[in-house]
Amino acid sequence: MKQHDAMYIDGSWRPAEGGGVIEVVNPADGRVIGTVPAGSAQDVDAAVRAARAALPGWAATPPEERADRLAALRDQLVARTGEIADTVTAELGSPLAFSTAVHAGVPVAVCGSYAELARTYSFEETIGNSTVLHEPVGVVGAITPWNYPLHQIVAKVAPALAAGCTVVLKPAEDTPLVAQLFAECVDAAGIPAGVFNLVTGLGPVAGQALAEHDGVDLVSFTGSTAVGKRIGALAGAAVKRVALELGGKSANVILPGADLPKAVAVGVANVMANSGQTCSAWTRMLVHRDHYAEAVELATAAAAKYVPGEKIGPLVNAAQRDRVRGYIEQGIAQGARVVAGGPEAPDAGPGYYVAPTVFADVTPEMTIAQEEIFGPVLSILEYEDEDDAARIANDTVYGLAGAVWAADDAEAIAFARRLHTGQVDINGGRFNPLAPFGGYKQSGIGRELGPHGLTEYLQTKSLQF
Ligand code: TXE
Repeated sequence: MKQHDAMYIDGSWRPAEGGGVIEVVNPADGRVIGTVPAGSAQDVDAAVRAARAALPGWAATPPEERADRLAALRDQLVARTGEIADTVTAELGSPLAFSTAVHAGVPVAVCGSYAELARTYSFEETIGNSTVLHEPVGVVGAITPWNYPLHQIVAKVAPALAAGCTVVLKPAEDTPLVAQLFAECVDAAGIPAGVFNLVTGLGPVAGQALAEHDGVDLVSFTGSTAVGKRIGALAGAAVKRVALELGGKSANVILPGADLPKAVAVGVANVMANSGQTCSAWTRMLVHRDHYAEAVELATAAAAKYVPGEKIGPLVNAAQRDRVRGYIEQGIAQGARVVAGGPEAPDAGPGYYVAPTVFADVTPEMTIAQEEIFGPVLSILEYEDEDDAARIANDTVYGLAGAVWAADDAEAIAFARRLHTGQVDINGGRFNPLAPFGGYKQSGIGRELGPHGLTEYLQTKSLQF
């Protein structure tokens, strides 16, 4: 696997000041596949200085030219799809077909959408006797997780660059190799030196230094709610902009008139995708009591198709595997009934595998119905009527995504209006790279993707005439 023993700062690869390294492990077999530098606060400082120096030039670059560079970046991502997919499979463990379609494919769509938006967005508007200018916020500190490692990078870097901001990226320590590949693509796309900078390193060291740096105007973070709260507190104390994309515990609400087999099949697929390591996963299936037994049977059969090592990969590391197994054990201890999978390791070799697991008889107050598990674990809950379903669906600290299935779209939409959540799929739904994505409640602050994602990186100045 190709890798750099260096950071990408100010348009070139340079050795880290810190000295330490991070080992990158293939979670499918536990083998070390490479190392990257563990950046220090000095490395972060060098990267932020480079981003500050590049800011005036990039902010003043006409949006059409920024659009051209983003289009070139998109072309690089297309040209290197195979390498990107191989790299994500090696460091995250996802099956190659999923890595190709989703981990490599979605960033192409998102980067392309920002090339287009940079060209078409109105960076100036007239309101009465004022002209309002939409100007870049400045230097962005982007801190990203490992679960959709390239998507989460592109969903921050592409809108930031489209807006005229410059960026320092600190990617997750589990998946730094695809971040290095991305930096190569940025370089090949002719994006000027200092506009994008990469510092690999540990969260509490490099990530913390980036979040605290005075030279950063906006911190955009995706990760755990615990770390997000710390980053939000730091930003609040410094009166600095912040965008947080955090955890979720989304509900898949199946109303009585819905196509039950379809709703259950899509619901199970949604939870098992990426081994359940998806913040927007519909981890709670809510079914009317008249259909409950049938739904449990359907979900049990659907889960059996996810053969570990074939259709479903391992978890990203041993700690995540142990954490997910701990949740499964807690579910059993609290009285939920395992109808598929369970805490025992599946027969899939030496990797960090967890058996695709389905729980029936889950009640809303159980830990497995409240906390983000981040593994291939589905909880099926029963409701009595629509009011009960809405109450259960909204009864968590999170509010990221969800789904509603009903006899027709109008009925599903009416129910979706009652959900305290940032995104709802109506009778299925297809991914829209332009639709805003982000959370209500403790799922976060701000939105990613499309024009709403672009405005996160803009600030307004009004000129009165
Ligand atoms: O996340 P962390 P972890 C949730 C999910 C998962 C749990 C733990 O429930 O089981 O979080 O995952 C950087 N200052 N999500 O431990 O630690 C870190 O280096 C600044 C949901 O991997 O939040 C990485 O780059 N940065 C989620 C990033 O934060 C710090 C995706 C995320 O790591 C830092 C991932 C610090 N003090 C996990 N400490 C989603 N919303 O999709 C860590 N980091």
